[in-house]
Amino acid sequence: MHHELKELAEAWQARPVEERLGMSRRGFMQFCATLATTLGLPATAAAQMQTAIEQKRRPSVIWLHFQECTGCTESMLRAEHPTIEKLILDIISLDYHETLCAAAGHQVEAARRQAMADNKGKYILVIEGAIPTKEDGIYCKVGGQTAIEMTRECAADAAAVIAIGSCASWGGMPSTGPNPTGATGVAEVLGKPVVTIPGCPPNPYNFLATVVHFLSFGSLPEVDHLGRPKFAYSRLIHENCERRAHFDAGRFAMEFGDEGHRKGYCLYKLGCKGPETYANCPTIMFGDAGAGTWPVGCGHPCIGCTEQGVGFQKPIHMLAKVKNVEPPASYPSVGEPQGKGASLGSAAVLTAVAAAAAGAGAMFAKNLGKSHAEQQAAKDKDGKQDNKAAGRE
Ligand code: FSX
Ligand code: SF4
Ligand code: F3S
Repeated sequence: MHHELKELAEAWQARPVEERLGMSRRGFMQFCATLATTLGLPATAAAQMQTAIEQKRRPSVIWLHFQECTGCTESMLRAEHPTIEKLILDIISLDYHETLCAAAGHQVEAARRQAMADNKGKYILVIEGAIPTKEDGIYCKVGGQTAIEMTRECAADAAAVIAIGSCASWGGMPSTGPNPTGATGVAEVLGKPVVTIPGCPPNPYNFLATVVHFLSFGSLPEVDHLGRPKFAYSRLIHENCERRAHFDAGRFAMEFGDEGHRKGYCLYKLGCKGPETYANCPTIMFGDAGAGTWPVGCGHPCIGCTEQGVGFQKPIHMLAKVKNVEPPASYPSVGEPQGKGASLGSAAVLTAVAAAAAGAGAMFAKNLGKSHAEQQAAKDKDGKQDNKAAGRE
């Protein structure tokens, strides 16, 4: 059985990438370029990613679930272009995932151990959810093992460990006071740093970009002191927020539904934690649905879900600590010194170019959505014609 599945997978892998991902060649190249932009890498990196996705053996992924709401997986399922099914079949080989596995019980635990043995030292371990540590971890068990035991067993032979979501990163929501189960993050349990992709839920593109980086360059992207990839978590939300001009001009929504709120003013006084939260939500957004699809864009203050000590710790409507009162780098400087080589002004231009590139990513997603809609309409039309030909209408 295992052997037959392997053969099927290999036959599928031998097909052209366009067919496997269900997108045009042009769409595939745009997808790689968008990932390279997300990672802050040059165009040459997009070419390397193309080759890696087309030709390299898919990395085996073991995905564990502990204390959480499955929102991380849910948000992955909603990452369009390519959809998760294409990702599962193509970019990664998802060998164990409790939500998505067809098998169950001892059968699936045996499949996990088999995949780990077959890919010893090469698989990626992804952990979603916090790990309870009180009473020897009895508050979360899978297949008779505690989350602590399972984490240690699966991490022992992994090439890389990724903690996805705020729960796995530091404990997140389950660790909120009084934290009755002693919920904590993966790094704490393993006693060594791991890559963390916080967010509740995290942005699926940040996960995808991290995995494609690993596949293309054989290493994980550069991370900060909390294990967060720098490409995604080095800027405050407040630095790139579309409402920032209102903050600078002192125009605030004071209540939900008031005139300022309806006019799109800054949400700082409703408790927005953008000024003390590091994440790329305003530039990358969620769900490929176009402009405004992120918490602040929809009119809700950021709750700081990616930031340990802010999300699930500070009351939602408490005023944030403003970490950086300087205007964003994309604003032109008012007093530019002259003749001193690279200036703040040129940095601002470069930032604007980078921002335009990120915007291009959003446009790409939107256009792809459009082309998908067109393809669907054409398919529906063909279907109707077939029905007519077959005399079903
Ligand atoms: Fe839920 Fe994930 Fe939040 Fe946690 O995301 S969206 S509770 S970060 O582990 O499933
Ligand atoms: Fe945007 Fe919030 Fe900053 Fe206001 S406080 S500019 S809404 S991030
Ligand atoms: Fe979370 Fe704030 Fe982004 S609530 S999703 S970090 S805008």
